[in-house]
Amino acid sequence: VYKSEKEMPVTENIWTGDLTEQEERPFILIIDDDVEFVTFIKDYLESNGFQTIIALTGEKGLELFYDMKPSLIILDYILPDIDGIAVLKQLLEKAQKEFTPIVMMSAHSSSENRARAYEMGAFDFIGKPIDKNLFIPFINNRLKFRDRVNNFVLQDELTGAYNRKYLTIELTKQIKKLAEKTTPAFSYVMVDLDHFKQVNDNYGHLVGDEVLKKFVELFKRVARPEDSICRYGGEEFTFILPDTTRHQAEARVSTFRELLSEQKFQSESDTFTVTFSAGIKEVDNGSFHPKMIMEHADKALYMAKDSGRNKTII
Ligand code: GH3
Ligand code: MG
Ligand code: MG
Ligand code: MG
Repeated sequence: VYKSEKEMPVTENIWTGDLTEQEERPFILIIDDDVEFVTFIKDYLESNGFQTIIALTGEKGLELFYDMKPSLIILDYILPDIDGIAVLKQLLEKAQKEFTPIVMMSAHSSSENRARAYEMGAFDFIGKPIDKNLFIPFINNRLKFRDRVNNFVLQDELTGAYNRKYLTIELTKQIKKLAEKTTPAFSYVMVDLDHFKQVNDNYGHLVGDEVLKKFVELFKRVARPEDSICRYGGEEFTFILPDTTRHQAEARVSTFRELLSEQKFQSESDTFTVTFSAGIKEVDNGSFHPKMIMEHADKALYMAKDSGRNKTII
């Protein structure tokens, strides 16, 4: 619970990219001036279910990288305007928020050129002509690696819940979907464990940590695949429940509350149970700012705490 406006979550650095949507049908940016090669690669990738974007110059490639947020980049070594290595350098500078594999491809595949590309940060260097039988498995392999790396960045280390960065991405995505009227209302739930300080004081931080882990594990047990749990901070979590009204959300939180109440935690001397308080905000149109949603849910949570804890306020 925030004691003042100043402590409210800051959401100005919202990242509007869309990891999960790209994962469904990945975008591959091809920066190469060899029209014949580009046409062949484009057709081949598209016939295998990928989306492609083409840039015939380095400059255009950098521009498209900004606009399209591709999942993987195929980059030529020699381009008509900017040197491929210079493009590589600029791409890496721009791509700091998430990992995007850059695969250099060139007929100029001397050891010197390869070494230079690797030293500058290329993920792979493939000589032309490419081996068609290897190409799709290779691309899939690199995309999988990318997803794994980027997912690690979105996870909370202790509990395996998502982190704040994911929360911002997911909340923005859900609002965008509502604005486009492609989905019904979703619910945002803010949760805070009750008297958690006492758990630490009575049983120690390690036991406290186990409680947090179990909390997330139990939520995942009752969650649908589309639901997500994020660790907002210490013992505060948020649930994002797509296609869920506030009453449905209340019922689901209640199911989870029951499951948690049955969970006996063990310390050296004692068994104990934990409870939580929750505030729900139903979001039924796309005009909401993430900060407003968080504030609403937070106010409801505060009321739940204020009126005795272990309850949900809508
Ligand atoms: P309330 O019911 O009002 O929420 O009381 P509370 O004791 O839960 O609230 P308070 O915010 O005073 O305490 C939260 C505690 O959570 C304090 C902090 O030490 C503990 N905490 C935060 N992060 C972690 C963590 O990663 N592990 C453990 N074990 N404790 C944590
Ligand atoms: Mg070229
Ligand atoms: Mg707290
Ligand atoms: Mg608490």
